[in-house]
Amino acid sequence: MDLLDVESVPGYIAALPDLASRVGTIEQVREVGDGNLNLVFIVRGSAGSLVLKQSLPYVRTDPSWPMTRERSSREAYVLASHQAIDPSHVPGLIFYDETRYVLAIEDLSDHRVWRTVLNERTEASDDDVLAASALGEYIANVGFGTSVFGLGSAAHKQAVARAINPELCEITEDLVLTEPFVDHDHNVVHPANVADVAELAGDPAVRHAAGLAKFAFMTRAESLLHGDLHTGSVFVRFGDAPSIRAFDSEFGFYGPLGFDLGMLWANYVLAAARAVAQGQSSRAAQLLGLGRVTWDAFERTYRDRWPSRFDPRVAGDTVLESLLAQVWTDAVTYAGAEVARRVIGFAKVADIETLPEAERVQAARRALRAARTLLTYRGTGPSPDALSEITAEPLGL
Ligand code: SR1
Ligand code: MG
Repeated sequence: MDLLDVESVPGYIAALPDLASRVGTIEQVREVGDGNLNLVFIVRGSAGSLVLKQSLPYVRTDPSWPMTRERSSREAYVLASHQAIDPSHVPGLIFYDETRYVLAIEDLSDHRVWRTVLNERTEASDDDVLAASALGEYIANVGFGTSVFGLGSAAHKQAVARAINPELCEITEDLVLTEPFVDHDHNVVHPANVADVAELAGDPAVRHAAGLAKFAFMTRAESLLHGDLHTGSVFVRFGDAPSIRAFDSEFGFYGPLGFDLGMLWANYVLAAARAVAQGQSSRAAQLLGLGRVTWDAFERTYRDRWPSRFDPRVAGDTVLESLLAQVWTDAVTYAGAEVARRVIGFAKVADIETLPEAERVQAARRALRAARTLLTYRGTGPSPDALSEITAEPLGL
């Protein structure tokens, strides 16, 4: 096996002149991977630093679960594509080694993972508004730029073919869009939440919505998505030189644009469920309000790009309005599925899991109720305040 470790990283870099000159004399190598899937090394030297990310052939948190290493190639492709369109909102890709499945990426150690920051907060913060807005811009920029409107017909078809990611899409199809709504070994909840899960999964309208959302996810190749845009996939640096970067795009593929938006909205809901459980109602209200912030930035950015679209002959402004409405409707449904799976399924979130037991049970119950209202929502949009309007009551706000 060609897996890197702290001892072998210096030799690996020494054999690659471009990387070696960026780093200089290596002073420190640290393994910092804490996600479900990969090895991550921060390499610091006399001339600079970088990150090496290498895929394991299995799920890091469950080595009995094999996982294609080709996901690294897909991440490299998504990152390069997004970097070409919106470089300020992704980490820089320096190099990709397709033989050993290693990405060399810009070191963002002066940033923090947004989920960690959100979970530490006790009060509402304008910094989170800034992050939510930047992510709306990112989703719109790459959503438009990789679509048929940004690329034209032939280039879009080539990109759809180039970006296929069947194994990781199947994980999302299973973990996000199926398992939370059926009996599955991956589903584990506190005994006090078993009835809450049954209430959600037993609602035929929930299963119906999940089925349609899964079908759309599998068939609607609209834009090259990040594919896993939760708050743990976002680096933030606040202060005088703010910077917001979406990283870890190995689940990227061509899918419905509302998916990335919905993932993010769901993680605002989960953060709000935590805040409610901690008695921070006004902070929870702000977290739900981030849904509008992201939407407004998304819509503004997408509208700004629309006049540059390829082939506007029948894609007139009424098409733009219908398209935005579709993105919004999809996002509401995907948000519901993501909330549900983060409470029920294989990949849970610290927002809920690190709460003391009584608060955890309460937050999970409220989040599941919010998931149900999102999944069964029948209103039409775009309605910018919808995330607050749909989820405040089930969350107990
Ligand atoms: C087996 S992978 C589990 C989850 O981790 C990733 O971050 C994705 O969210 C995936 O669903
Ligand atoms: Mg990830």
